[in-house]
Amino acid sequence: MIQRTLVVLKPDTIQRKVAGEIISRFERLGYTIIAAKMMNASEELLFKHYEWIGALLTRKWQKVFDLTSSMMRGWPVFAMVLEWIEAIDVVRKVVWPTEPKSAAPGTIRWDYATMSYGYADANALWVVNLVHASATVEEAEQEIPLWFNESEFVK
Ligand code: IDP
Ligand code: MG
Repeated sequence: MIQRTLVVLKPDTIQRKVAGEIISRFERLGYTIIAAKMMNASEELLFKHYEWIGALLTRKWQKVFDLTSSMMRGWPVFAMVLEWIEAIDVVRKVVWPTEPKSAAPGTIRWDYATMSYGYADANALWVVNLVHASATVEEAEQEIPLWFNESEFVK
């Protein structure tokens, strides 16, 4: 199936200036960027993204939600929509899982980060993991229209 997925390069990717390298990994797999923008994510957008859609507050606790939201607002992010075969599962596989310590070598979260839940909790940090990618079809279908208007897609 040809699918669309939302990828957001988080502030740590932009700060480290590895956005180009990360985008290359998706391009190398064959994905096409059909919408993209640098932006400052608002508190409202992030609440909808992480709680309405992602249920982060419900699944975790307030401190994790607040840290994640504030880190995502502290610096610009690069949001894009990628399209091609099985975009949701394939892109997520290259990004997943949430904790870099548990990620497999070759995934983005392993190759570019070193972070564990234990270290993050002990030091009041969010889990620094470079990239957001839609996890399921339902998530992608809700996230894409939240981040992009129809007019922002290339023809
Ligand atoms: P995902 O990004 O792999 O889909 P989610 O559970 O949806 O993971 O969490 C969203 C983001 O919130 C994570 O990517 C991570 O940056 C942050 N986060 C999630 N759980 C924790 C935690 O237990 N401590 C600190 N930050 C967390
Ligand atoms: Mg998620």
